[in-house]
Amino acid sequence: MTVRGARPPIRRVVVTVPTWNESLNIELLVKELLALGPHVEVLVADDDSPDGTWKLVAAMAEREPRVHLMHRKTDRGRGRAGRDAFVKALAMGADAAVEMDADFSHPPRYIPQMLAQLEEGYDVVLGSRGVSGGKDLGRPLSRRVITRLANLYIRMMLGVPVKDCNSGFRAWRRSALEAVRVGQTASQGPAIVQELLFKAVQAGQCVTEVPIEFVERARGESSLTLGKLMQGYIMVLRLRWWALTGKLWRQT
Ligand SMILES: Nc1nc2c(ncn2[C@@H]2O[C@H](COP(=O)(O)OP(=O)(O)OP(=O)(O)O)[C@@H](O)[C@H]2O)c(=O)[nH]1
Ligand SMILES: [Mg+2]
Repeated sequence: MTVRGARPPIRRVVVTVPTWNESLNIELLVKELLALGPHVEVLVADDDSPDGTWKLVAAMAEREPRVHLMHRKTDRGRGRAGRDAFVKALAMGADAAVEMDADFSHPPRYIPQMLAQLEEGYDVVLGSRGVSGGKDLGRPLSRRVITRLANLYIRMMLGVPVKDCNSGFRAWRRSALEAVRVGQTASQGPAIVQELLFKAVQAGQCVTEVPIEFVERARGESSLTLGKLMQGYIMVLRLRWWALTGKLWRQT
C-alpha cells in the first residue's frame, strides 16, 4: 500500500472516548490526554452511565475548554457512541481524531507516534499488539488465543492487511473518516471496530500499525459480553456479504 504525498497539516486533534461506567478511570485518562499538548481536545461520549461517569466529565468540561462531553440518552451502545463522537469531532473542525477506550488498555503515550504516522502520509494508524514490538500484557493465555484466532478469521474473511484487526485504538485523518462515511455506520456495538477498518480498506485508505503495549483493564468492569463478541463475528460475515452484493455503502 503506497503512502500518499503532501497532506493537510494536523493542527487540531480530537480524542474520542466512548464510556460506560468508567468513573474509576475517566478523570485520570482525560488529564493524561490533555497533557499531550494544547492541540489535543478530548470528547467523551457517555451513555448516561449509572456510575455517573458523565458527571465527572461535565465538571472537568466546566473548568477546561478542551474537554467536551456527549451525554447520550438514546440509541445507546459502543458503536453508536463511537459513530456520534466521530461525527461531532468532524463538526468541531478536527484535522484528526483518535479513538480509544477509557480503561487504559490504550496508553495515551502512543498518540504522538500515531499522529506522526498520519503526518507521514497515512490515513489511518492503528495502535497494534500484533506487529513487532507490540505486546498484550496482563491477559490470560485463553484471551490472547481468542484474539489471535479472531484476527485470522477477520483477515481471511475481509482481506484487511492488518495484524490487530480488533484494536479500538486508532488515529484517523479527517479525510479518512469522510471516506468511510462515518456517520452511516451500521454497528450498534463494538463491531464498529471491524466495520470501520473494512470500510477504510475498501475506500482505498492507507492503513498502518504502530506497536503498543496493550494493557488489561485494571479498574472498572469490562462491558464486553459473549453476545457482543458474537455480534462482531456476525458483522464480519455481513460486511463481506454487503461488499459482494454492492451494498456496503448503502447500509445505515
Ligand atoms: N458510550 C458507550 N461506551 C461503551 C459502551 N460499552 C462499552 N463502552 C466503552 O467502550 C470501551 C471498550 O469497552 P470495554 O468494556 O473495555 O471492552 P473491551 O475493551 O472490548 O473488553 P475488555 O478486553 O474486557 O476490556 C470502554 O471505554 C467502555 O467504557 C456503551 O454501551 N456505550
Ligand atoms: Mg477494555
